Amino acid sequence: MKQKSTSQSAFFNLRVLIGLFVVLTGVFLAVIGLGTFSGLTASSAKAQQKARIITNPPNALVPAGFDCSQIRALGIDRQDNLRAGAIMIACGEAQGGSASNFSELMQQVLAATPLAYGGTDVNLITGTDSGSHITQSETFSWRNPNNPNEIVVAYNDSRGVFASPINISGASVSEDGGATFTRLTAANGQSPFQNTFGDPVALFNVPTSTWFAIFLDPACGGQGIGAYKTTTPSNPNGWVHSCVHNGSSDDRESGWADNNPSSPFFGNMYVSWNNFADGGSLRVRFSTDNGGTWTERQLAPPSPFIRDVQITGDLATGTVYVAGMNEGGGGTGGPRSNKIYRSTDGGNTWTNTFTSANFTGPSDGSTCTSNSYFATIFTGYWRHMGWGEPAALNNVVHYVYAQHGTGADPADVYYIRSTNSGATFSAPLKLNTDTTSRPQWQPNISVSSGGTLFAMWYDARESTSCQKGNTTVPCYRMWGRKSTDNGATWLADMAFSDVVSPLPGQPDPGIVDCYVGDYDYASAVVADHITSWADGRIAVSGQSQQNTFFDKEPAGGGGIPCGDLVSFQARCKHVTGGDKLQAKVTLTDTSHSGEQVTITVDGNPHAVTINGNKASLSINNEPLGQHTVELTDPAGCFAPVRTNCQ
Ligand SMILES: [Ca+2]
Ligand SMILES: [Ca+2]
Ligand SMILES: [Ca+2]
Repeated sequence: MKQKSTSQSAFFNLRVLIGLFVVLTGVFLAVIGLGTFSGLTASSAKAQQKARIITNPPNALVPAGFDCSQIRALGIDRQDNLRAGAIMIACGEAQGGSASNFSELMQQVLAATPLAYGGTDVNLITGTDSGSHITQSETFSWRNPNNPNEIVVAYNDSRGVFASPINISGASVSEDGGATFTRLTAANGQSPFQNTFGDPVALFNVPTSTWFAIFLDPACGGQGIGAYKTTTPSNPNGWVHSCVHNGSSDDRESGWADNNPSSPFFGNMYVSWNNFADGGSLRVRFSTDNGGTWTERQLAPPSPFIRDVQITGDLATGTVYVAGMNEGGGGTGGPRSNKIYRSTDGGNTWTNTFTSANFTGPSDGSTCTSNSYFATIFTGYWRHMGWGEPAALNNVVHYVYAQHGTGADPADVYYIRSTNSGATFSAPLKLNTDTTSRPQWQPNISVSSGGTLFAMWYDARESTSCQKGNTTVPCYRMWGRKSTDNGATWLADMAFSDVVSPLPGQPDPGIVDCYVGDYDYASAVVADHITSWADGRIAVSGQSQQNTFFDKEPAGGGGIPCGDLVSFQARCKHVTGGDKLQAKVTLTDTSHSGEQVTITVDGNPHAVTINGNKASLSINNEPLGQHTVELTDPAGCFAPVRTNCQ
């Protein structure tokens, strides 16, 4: 600690406190190892005169002996996991959820929505959802490319917030392509992911045909990152525990798996997170042995704090990208900046390729009532700093996020696009085209191997006011926007979810009150963009509350996995009267007969129908010289072929 400063910025204070962290963190880890917090109490009492010690924790989220005076030093107020929220509640610095008080208001007359993306919404919360431990939100959706009928959506589920062991992680599984889902429930009435703190990631590893459900995990160092694995996701008894990272203060992890057999990093798995054991550094672990062992890299130091937003990878090249956010000290005023970090070598080395200009984060001017770090919309309720999701295909990188709108408009959703692997990005494009001053927030995006994009976000354009928990006041619907040319142009924005949902309440006293999920992670595997969200259309005890819902938007194109292809060949054949260019795709079997692939010659796409196990293209009178022939849908399966007509 070099000096003190008159600057009162939170980050500077954090820097000054880093020395203290290191000491306390060491104690914290040692104490966790012993299974007691008494050592921490003694140590903290020396360091802090006004220690407030939690002697009777309300639930397993809050460590016995926790010293509330250490909340800021440990970065608890900047973590967005539910354990951090519970500690804030126990220390009297935040409130848990409660039933909402409201008077009946007039019901909005809603304009009919003529066109929509997606199909029928599916409620992911099957089984009993009653009482107060009914909060499900914050989703991560992924599909098995070798069995497209199998979809897993992981989410936070407060069902077991007071269970022993604690369990606030959930997942719902579909075995019929997303038409129906079942919430996983083991014999004890909880999810298979016992002893976890939420923050969901769901990944499929192709080489081992294994599903991974990843959550914050006390069995991995106190608050590290754990992975439950299975080859039979529908069976709640089949999930086996392992650790990705042993940590004491991990937060907000994300994940991505490279499932492209043509990628130089096929099979690699990646997990990113913030490590508050050192004040919040941005880190990635990657595995080259199908999740058996993990290697760690730091992408950004603890200061300035860069939030781990989400990680993704290029579906064609295997380049991996982490989207982060410099939150500018938090609150509503702190200038936000988007950051992109890139690895072109399978996670081994990382470069910060892009830092955006500063912008004002989304909010209605409010913050969480008891934690002014997190900006909120709906008067201190829905915390949201502007986080979104990246996606990448063929060195084109996409990112969606939210920022403050014009005037009193709390939030709009923006898209930026890079055509040079994340080095530079286009000027931001506002995706929502409404003329209201209502909020659009918390977007996600996915790109398919065929180059379609689907962005989706929460959108209150169809209401004029929202009232937490009130079933008679419609508030928001999911809206989306699609691109069929890898983000060069966009179709119209249209509704995606089927009804305008009330603003759901958060009645669980064990979960921080200003919370409706912090993110939704979409993916596009095989033929659809799949995505999930928090929805309040289902009332419990007469109040709107949080359930996770699912829908999908067709990706268009063939949607044929690379693994179903054997070869791609092209040649120029000299025939009487001119040269003939021929290209041929051979598939493993005839299961895609009648579907189409796209073969692009010198930039001109040709849709070619598969006949049996072959798709053949023949172009007469091709000009002399070199031609580039590429299979662009499905993309990324084979390198382009260059052939000469002479
Ligand atoms: Ca619920
Ligand atoms: Ca807006
Ligand atoms: Ca829908």
